[in-house]
Amino acid sequence: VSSAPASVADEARAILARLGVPESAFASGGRPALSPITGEVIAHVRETTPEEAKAAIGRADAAFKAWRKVPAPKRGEFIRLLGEELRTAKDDLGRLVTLEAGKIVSEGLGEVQEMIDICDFAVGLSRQLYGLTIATERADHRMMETWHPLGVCGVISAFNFPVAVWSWNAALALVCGDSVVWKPSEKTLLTALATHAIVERAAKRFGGVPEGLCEVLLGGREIGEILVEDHRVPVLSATGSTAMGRQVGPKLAERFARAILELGGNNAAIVAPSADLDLALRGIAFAAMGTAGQRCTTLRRLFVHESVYDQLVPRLVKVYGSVKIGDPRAEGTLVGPLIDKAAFDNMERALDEARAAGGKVHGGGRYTDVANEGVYARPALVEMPSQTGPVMRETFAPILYVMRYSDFDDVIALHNAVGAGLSSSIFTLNLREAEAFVSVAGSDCGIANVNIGPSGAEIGGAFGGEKETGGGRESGSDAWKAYMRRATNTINYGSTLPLAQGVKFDV
Ligand code: UN1
Repeated sequence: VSSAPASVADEARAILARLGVPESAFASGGRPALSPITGEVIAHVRETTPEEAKAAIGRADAAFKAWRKVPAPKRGEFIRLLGEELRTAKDDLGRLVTLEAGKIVSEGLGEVQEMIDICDFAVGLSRQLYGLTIATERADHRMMETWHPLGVCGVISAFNFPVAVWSWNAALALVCGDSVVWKPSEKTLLTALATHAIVERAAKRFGGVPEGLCEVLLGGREIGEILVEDHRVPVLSATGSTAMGRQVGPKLAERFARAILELGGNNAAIVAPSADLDLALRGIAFAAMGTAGQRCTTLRRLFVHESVYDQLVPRLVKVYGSVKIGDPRAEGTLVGPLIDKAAFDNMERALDEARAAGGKVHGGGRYTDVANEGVYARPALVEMPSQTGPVMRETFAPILYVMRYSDFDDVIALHNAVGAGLSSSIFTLNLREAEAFVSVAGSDCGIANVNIGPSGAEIGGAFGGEKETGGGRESGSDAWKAYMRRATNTINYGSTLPLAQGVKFDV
């Protein structure tokens, strides 16, 4: 006799207890934390008051002043322990991502793996915060660059990567010697609490970190604004919509704080005449329907060459019709719920606009074969006569607009004709096209791929995009430099004082 499966709320609460989230984090009058799987309330979370938020920033500022003096490789040891704790907690935290954000099981686990990966990267980085030595024009002088910790790093993250985005910023910021104040999405408070409990465990094993080194502010927009406006926060990384970035960016600029903006995407793929269509089909399906279309890197526009359109698009339509939608915990599900009803309403609105613009919609609409309040959508593939109307903007839902093209230069121009500039890809076996796409005159995005879709980047590369995507870079490569300040040092070890540019000033 098997016992009845635990409800989402029961399972989530058991995980929170196992991960060590204290009871004091919850309060009956607090903000409800919902599961998009069933729409049920999992818990009521005690929110941070504005006074508490300011005090937390103050603690983080004080923590920074101590942490910056800890040698960087020792700071790396803290992140190594965090990576270990995340490995231990991977199943629980990944499951909680599924329960709170609605991702399918392998994507929930994948998100935690991305956290582990960035910890590994940051541990190595902690011994590689290199500056240059530069040739100087003056005799008996040396010129060099030194990278110093910057201060409190604010992190504002979105519901769709509720924990990984924090880690891409925090793992780097912490080895760089900064402290971190995190304002997670108000839709994913539980995974934030769980992550914080894991951080505290790593801190204890490390032998203690300065109080306030990692703070979490739980609440709505007003709490995020406190972080944006506080002059004790010299660098802020914000992930979310372009509309959010338009508010946050100018406020940071006004006080000359550094902004790492990771905003909307309107990512496209081109399928060229020579493309391996089987491979393209799989790449497109994952990039367009994975995470129910709720990645900033989700594929939203597809340009198919007229010579292969009739081979590829009917096959894609078939895949759209047969993809398994439903409870993300169930084996075989590929498309879980949308985060809430508002997301579904936005999807419906975009599809109406697409129809009005002459689009032919396959799929779409509410998927109702679920016995609860979760909001599930059928992914939509829309054949569009041209790139107009809703195609020009990001709708955070599983809609793929498909268009024909005939000329390579024209399709590159169309590809680049939208506001966002995050990710892009081309499916082609033609070397000239592939190279042209990633060249100076090709894709204008921060990420440009060949024969893989635009989503699912690994952490080793710098992640982010241009134009209305905001220009910030997180994760790998030299993204760490945004979390530090650079000093140029010139040292005179001689007994004369030669001036640069040959200037004479004899007193
Ligand atoms: C996001 O959706 O905010 O490249 C980030 C990807 C993931 C990150 C997505 N590694 O799809």
